[in-house]
Amino acid sequence: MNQLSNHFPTAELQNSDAAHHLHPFSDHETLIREKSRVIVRGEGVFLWDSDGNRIMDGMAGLWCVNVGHGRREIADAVHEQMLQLSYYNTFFKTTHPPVVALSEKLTELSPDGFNRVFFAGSGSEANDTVLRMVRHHWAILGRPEKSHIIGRKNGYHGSTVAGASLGGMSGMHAQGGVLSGISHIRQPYWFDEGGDLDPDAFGLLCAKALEEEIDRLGEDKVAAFIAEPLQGAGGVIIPPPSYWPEIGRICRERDILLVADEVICGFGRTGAWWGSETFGIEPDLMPIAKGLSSGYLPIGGVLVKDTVGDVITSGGGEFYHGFTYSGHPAACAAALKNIEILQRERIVERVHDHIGPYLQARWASLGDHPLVGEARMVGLVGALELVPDKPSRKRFANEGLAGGICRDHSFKNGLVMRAVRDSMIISPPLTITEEEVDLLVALVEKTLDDTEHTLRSTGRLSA
Ligand code: PXG
Repeated sequence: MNQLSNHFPTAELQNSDAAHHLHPFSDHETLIREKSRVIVRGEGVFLWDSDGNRIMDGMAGLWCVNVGHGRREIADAVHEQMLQLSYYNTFFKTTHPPVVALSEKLTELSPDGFNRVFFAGSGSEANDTVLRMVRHHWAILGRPEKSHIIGRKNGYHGSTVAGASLGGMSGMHAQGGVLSGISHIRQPYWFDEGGDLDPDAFGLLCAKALEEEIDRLGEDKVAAFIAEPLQGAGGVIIPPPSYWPEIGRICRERDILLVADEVICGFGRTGAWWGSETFGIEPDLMPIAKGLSSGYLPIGGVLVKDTVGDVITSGGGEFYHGFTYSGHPAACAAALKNIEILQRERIVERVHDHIGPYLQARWASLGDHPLVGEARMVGLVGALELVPDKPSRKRFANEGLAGGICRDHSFKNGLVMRAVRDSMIISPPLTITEEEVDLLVALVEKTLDDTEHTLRSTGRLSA
């Protein structure tokens, strides 16, 4: 095969893929045995595979295609930019119009006090930037020992060394190790860990864990706390309302920088431009990616509040940090056009006022299904907890099995829904219509019925 084409037979593509392509986050034994599905086209909330099947993209790619697939005007903007200036760097006192325009636009959309942005190629690179920037910031202030960073168990911040270390995924830590000077506190996952506490009391308990960790390490040693407004890859874990205000109070009182990882929550996912707005967070840094360009081209960055930005830009000398593709002109053009669409079509407002509440109500009704222990959603991101015994919140003995069965049924039924252990996750394009929501919910209902049937017929649910 010496050229790219969408017209090779599926089996040929799959065999070549299995032979030569190492996939991210994949068990290659399984992948080679079962083969990859080949996706060849996207339009709006739908994808098509190489056999012509239409599949609803309930995950917006990987939580990123906020404006939907197949927007010609983004492709056109990138095409124009590539003809004008396909690449130039932003090192050594150079800049270019798309990166200037995007920097201005992003700071205009950001909360008060955010006046600067550092560009990267992905969310992982954005979080590497966070780690280096917060340590550099304290060093400039003459406090280099204030370098420890606190994250959360089951948090996700990417898969570079810094990203994996800031994240709290034990499986990732076990492969390749973790950077020193980072520790993780418990997550505010009421459904799994809340026991008999009401969610607000549990939220406060989880926030107190930050205070205890700061006390253990010594306030003068701690640079920052990093967390996602809601945990995405961890299972769409939506913290109780008491959680974030208490975290904010602790960070302020203890002089700890607060980093809200907006890679999934940013650009409308929760019904506001920022998850920080939805949850009442006042961060100092906001790593971004994904919805910044709706995934049309790779781009990430860190939005920097003046608390940090003023320090970095005065008196610190050179910050030895940057990527060849920091502020790539074509990626900036894609992001600018994407933001223009989000604004012109009032997509964020629509998630907040209309389509968010519409899907949330329909999603909540899935909580009546015998397999579903909880149905939760904010904006257009939600989860269903699959359980064998609703009232007790008890889990299946073989964690992940029910989730895997459900995900496979979902795909067969024509819907991409992701499984995180036994939580089923949905995060569709923000442009989804009412009619498409109805279809999505009908597909989930059928998928839950099919899953229940499989579990019963294999003896994993009592009759
Ligand atoms: N922060 C957060 C909150 C993320 O969700 C990253 C950083 C890293 O971004 P990049 O662009 O380096 O991937 C992410 C990425 C999943 C899944 O299976 C989630 C992500 C990436 C890949 C898979 O849920 N999130």
